[in-house]
Amino acid sequence: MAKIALVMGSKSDYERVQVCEKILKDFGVEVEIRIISAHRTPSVAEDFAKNAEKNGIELIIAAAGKAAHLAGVLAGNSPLPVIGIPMKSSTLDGLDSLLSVVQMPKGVPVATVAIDGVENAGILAVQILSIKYPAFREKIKEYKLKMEADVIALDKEMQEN
Ligand code: RP5
Repeated sequence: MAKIALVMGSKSDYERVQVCEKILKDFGVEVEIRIISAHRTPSVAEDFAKNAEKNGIELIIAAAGKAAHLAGVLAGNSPLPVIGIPMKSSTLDGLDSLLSVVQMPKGVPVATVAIDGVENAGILAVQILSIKYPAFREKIKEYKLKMEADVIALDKEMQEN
């Protein structure tokens, strides 16, 4: 079974992050969910990232806000692909988080989704894993067809009313 680590910088991120957790689980991914802070628990962050591959994790999603260095620190300490979610958790509306997550120096990429982009982080993770797990590719195709059908139905409803 495919295994992803879903790491957040604070419990205060969980209200949004649990949407990503649900998407991953609905697709059939095993999720290890953690609260690890690049600043408050830096040695845990380093240990976690260094051991993630050995522990069977295939991809890391990291959600953090403010000076959001979590995704970058995990990416710097692991060969696994890292998706970063900039969380809207401060007075700067998440722009601080976005720049902190996306502006990685060359050599250490973090695939950054939109501010609070928990849904896309989950979907992108499944798409990346679908390279190895063909069943996920089929589920993504079904997901896209359903999304299309839903919008077409709403459009039809709008035109009728
Ligand atoms: C970041 O600071 C966390 O990821 C969170 O988004 C933000 C605020 O954390 P708390 O002060 O609510 O714990 O490290």
